[in-house]
Amino acid sequence: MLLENSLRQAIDNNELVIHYQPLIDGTTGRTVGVEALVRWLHPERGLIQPMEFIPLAEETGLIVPIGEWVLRTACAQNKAWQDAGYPPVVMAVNLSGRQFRQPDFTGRISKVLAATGLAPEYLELEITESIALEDVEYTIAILKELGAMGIGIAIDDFGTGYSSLSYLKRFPITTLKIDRIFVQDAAKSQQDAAIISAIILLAHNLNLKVVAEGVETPEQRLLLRERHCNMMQGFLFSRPLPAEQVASLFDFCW
Ligand code: G
Ligand code: G
Ligand code: MN
Ligand code: NA
Repeated sequence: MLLENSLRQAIDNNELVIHYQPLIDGTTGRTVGVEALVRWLHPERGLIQPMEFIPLAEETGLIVPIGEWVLRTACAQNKAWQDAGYPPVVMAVNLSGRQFRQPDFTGRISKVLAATGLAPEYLELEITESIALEDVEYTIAILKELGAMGIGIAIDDFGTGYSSLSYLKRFPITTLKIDRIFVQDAAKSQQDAAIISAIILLAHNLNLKVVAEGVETPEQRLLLRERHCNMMQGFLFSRPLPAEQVASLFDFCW
């Protein structure tokens, strides 16, 4: 297949780029993290969004080298910002199931940290509920190792999977990311606002931090702030941006 062959060469041809979206502290308005989001700068087709090539990458297994490239590049970028004197931020990196289940996964992560010189507390790995629940015992073992290394773990798209709440107390995670479908209508829908309130309370009672995704309006921000949501992410603050552009926001206060 044409796209598959060109995706195979995308890493070697330096066609992959990462855009970084700020995570804002709900109280101070400061950027406390960024999420790494990969894009493919195709020589003929232009900028291709991950929705259009991540599924193909998953099918073909190319997600493993792509994911490793993203992890290494994002960690190196974060260290470079710190070395340049920017206020430190946590780098959030999305993991695919295949990557998570790679042999010696935690060994690979520690090699990346050692090679880039990034301290583990400045890395947070995002996994979805479906990845985490595929093999619960494996997940617990891996998350324990990552936790012991000092790396943060976020459950991404929280509330959209088969949220079995019983796993929350068994998985040593640090953060819940409320899916943007709940944030979208929170200022208009009492049901969505109630779900958000419940997720924030749940997270806080479990000593987890909570991030709201897809914050687009001042009304949504206010509602989340009133409910003591720790962090927010969304177009209201910033779209995902190239490294050079996002770093200038680290000193900014929303
Ligand atoms: O901006 P957005 O279109 O960037 O991202 C769309 C989807 O692609 C999201 O679900 C996001 O989690 C996923 N995605 C973006 N970057 C990566 C990556 O590096 N690895 C994996 N596995 N998924 C990613
Ligand atoms: O699935 P995950 O949460 O990793 O993916 C993040 C996705 O959400 C990316 O595609 C990113 O571009 C997108 N995104 C980030 N902020 C907003 C927002 O405020 N509104 C919408 N609609 N999408 C957003
Ligand atoms: Mn994510
Ligand atoms: Na998400």
